[in-house]
Amino acid sequence: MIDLADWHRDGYAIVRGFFTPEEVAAIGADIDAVHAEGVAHGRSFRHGNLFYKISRATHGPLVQMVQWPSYHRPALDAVRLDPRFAALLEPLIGRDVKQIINQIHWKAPGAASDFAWHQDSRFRRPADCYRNLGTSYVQTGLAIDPHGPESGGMAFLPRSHLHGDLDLDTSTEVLGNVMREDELERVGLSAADSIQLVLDPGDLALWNPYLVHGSGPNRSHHQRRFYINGYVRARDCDRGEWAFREGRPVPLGPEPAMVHYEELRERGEPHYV
Ligand SMILES: O=C(O)CCC(=O)C(=O)O
Repeated sequence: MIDLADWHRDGYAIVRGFFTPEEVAAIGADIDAVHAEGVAHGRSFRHGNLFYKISRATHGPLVQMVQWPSYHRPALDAVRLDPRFAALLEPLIGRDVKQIINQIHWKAPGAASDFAWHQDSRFRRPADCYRNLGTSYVQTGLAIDPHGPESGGMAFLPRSHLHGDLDLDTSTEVLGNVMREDELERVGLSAADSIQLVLDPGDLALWNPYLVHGSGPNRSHHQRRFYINGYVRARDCDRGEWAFREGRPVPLGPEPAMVHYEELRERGEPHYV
């Protein structure tokens, strides 16, 4: 489905039309329902691994991100376990695969929801739970809306993954901070080498955990919804929910697995944060 030589060389790949327009419309409707849940909460809320990140805007709550909606939204669960993902991932990380990220990002028109330049490797914690990160982990993002420079789409620095863990600033949050050129220059990279993703609804981007990327403000007149699923070779990771065993989907169990919410066992009950 992707050219493996390109993937290894560039650190990213794009699959056009991974889901059909009809499928994307149905996924988008479910994503809108999750958004409505977030608005109803009105502030950040957690229940186990399910987490709504809500900020305050002048006109009301701004839903920026929801983690692990698949626990209660079967249609979104079906997307992450779709056989097309199993087929796409097999040549990259094999047939036994767990999942760390199951996340929706919204960028409302005009809202400041920038993502500073970063490598996802900074979030793969605790580090000793991950082995061979550069070759065992694949992040994917499914465009639900037109995704490009106007709508605050992602920018990639091709081949930056070849440097491994770069000393990019990790003292500030990624979400809500702008892409600073001087920060790239400090680690020997240049924004001039970046490329801007241009995705139609249903297109899928995939990227390496060491690929430097970020995104800017949404200057379009529409929401920019993005459904992110991050997969890892099961034997190289001690965290995550199972996704595929021998290439076949594994349904979520009765108890959530440890992913990255460290207080899952002590404070898994619903609460505002
Ligand atoms: O949604 C975006 O624009 C950025 C996503 C991103 O940088 C990430 O998930 O690491």
